[in-house]
Amino acid sequence: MILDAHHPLSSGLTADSRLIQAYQGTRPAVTPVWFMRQAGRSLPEYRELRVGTRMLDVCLDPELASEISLQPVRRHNVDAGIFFSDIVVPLKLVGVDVSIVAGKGPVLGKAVRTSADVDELTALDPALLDDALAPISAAVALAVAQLGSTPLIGFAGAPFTLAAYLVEGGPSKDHIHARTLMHAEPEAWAKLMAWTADVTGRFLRAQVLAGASAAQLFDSWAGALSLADYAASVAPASAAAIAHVRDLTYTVPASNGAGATADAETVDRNVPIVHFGVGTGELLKEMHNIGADVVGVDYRVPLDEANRRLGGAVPVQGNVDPALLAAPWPVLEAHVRDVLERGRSAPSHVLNLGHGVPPDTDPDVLTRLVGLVHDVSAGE
Ligand code: 1CP
Repeated sequence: MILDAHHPLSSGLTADSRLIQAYQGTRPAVTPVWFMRQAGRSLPEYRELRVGTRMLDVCLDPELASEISLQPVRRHNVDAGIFFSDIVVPLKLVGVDVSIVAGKGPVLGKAVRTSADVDELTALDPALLDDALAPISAAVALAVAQLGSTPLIGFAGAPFTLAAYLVEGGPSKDHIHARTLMHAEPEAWAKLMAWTADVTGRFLRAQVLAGASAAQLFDSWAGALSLADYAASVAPASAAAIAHVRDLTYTVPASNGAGATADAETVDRNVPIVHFGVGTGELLKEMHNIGADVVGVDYRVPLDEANRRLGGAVPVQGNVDPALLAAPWPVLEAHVRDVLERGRSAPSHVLNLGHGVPPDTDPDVLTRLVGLVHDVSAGE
């Protein structure tokens, strides 16, 4: 489906931005940078806004969700906004009893442990989301209207990461109940993953239709899996989730970068899809193979090695170690220069952290880091 003419990719507002160029595999003159979890607790203006509110209520308030998405863009001069929401928002909207507990994370009213539990959960109809996602679409539209030529990234949790919360009932280190269910009840597992893919895919599609210029699938906890389990029991559901946005295209003039042929006047591009996980060095190739355009790399695998594992043809995103944000500036600077250098081996590179911004990060360090990335990549 071709995106509406008013969509910022179709209208041309964001199609030439550094971020979208890099996601489409062309290396821009200056390396784009944004930070996972850039919106949120590291910003005093966020903490001020959040006083007396509940996380999920804020996510469903279009004015607040839009304002919080814009805060880090105003402050840091990053090359993209990420929509302020949470991976469990579509679960809440479809009727799952889930809340976000401060300092902890998502907590379920009831863990989904048996095949009967899966039947009960999947009786909730994902089509309910067509109406229920209205506040999300409204929040994205508000943010995009303010962002102008800066692209907004939409996101969703991958089915395994969401299933990990559903089955464990809350945050977990090893996701052991989820991995048990995968093998003990393979049919129930497949049903749970297919339902979760549908729910999270609709959440992602709503954001892109409302104006997001790229889509990132977070499989934060996929690093708990063996390659064989990932390929057999998880990757098909992740592919089904991104199939909800895979068909969305926009048209650019043929003179505009890679993919152009001499005789065509325009080229169709799909909305770029980024796939990220933590501790997923062994899974990088499979994570690309689900149909992603860009692979996010955590801080454990250097980008030149990640590029080698990906076959040398895939744009990469990453991978500054978040721990170094609190190290002395010269230590952080040397690390960032190294990340940029290794990122040069890939077709294109979007600088990011190897996981989210730690809550106690000094926001001025992030602003300074953005300046460093822009200066170094432009040749200073
Ligand atoms: O700028 C941004 O990225 C902010 C928007 C955002 C995103 C992309 C939030 C707000 N959450 C997420 C995604 C998210 N949520 C992921 C994937 C990214 C990642 O791996 O970091 C995951 C795993 C969650 C689940 C979650 N929600 C956690 C982690 C819990 C655990 O298992 O360790 C937590 C703490 C939350 C709550 C949450 N989500 C977002 C914020 C700002 C908060 C904190 C809310 C609060 O307590 O005030």
